[in-house]
Amino acid sequence: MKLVFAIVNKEDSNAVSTALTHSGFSVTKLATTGGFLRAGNTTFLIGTEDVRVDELIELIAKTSRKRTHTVSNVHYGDTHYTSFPTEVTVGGATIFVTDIERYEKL
Ligand code: 2BA
Repeated sequence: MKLVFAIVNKEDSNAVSTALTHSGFSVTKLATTGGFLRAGNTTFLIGTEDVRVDELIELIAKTSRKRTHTVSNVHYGDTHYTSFPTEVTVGGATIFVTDIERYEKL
């Protein structure tokens, strides 16, 4: 059993969610905020069998896009920041796959 954390752009959130649920994955969606851009994104928690992890990642890859954001006043900690426009590429998705020791539904 694995627990997959997938952070996606909030504009892709519905497409990802629909694709995963249609394929039979159980999904929890969290409204989250990226630490760098301080903009909203979506984090999915998906518990699944080991053999379905590749299929899951493929579905997320198909439904989430890379985007370029131009930002100004990017903060690096409390004291350092850039005040000129900076281009940042975000996504498609950032995915963490973790082992689950025990899974119970009570
Ligand atoms: P943010 O932290 O808002 O980051 C947005 C994008 O800004 C990142 O896109 C990356 O291109 C850039 N970026 C992030 N930190 C940076 C830094 N210290 N210096 C320069 N550029 C930086 P992605 O890598 O696609 O990440 C999208 C979102 O996924 C992130 O939003 C964050 O919420 C999450 N994320 C990415 N990597 C992570 C990690 N290792 N641990 C936890 N969350 C992560």
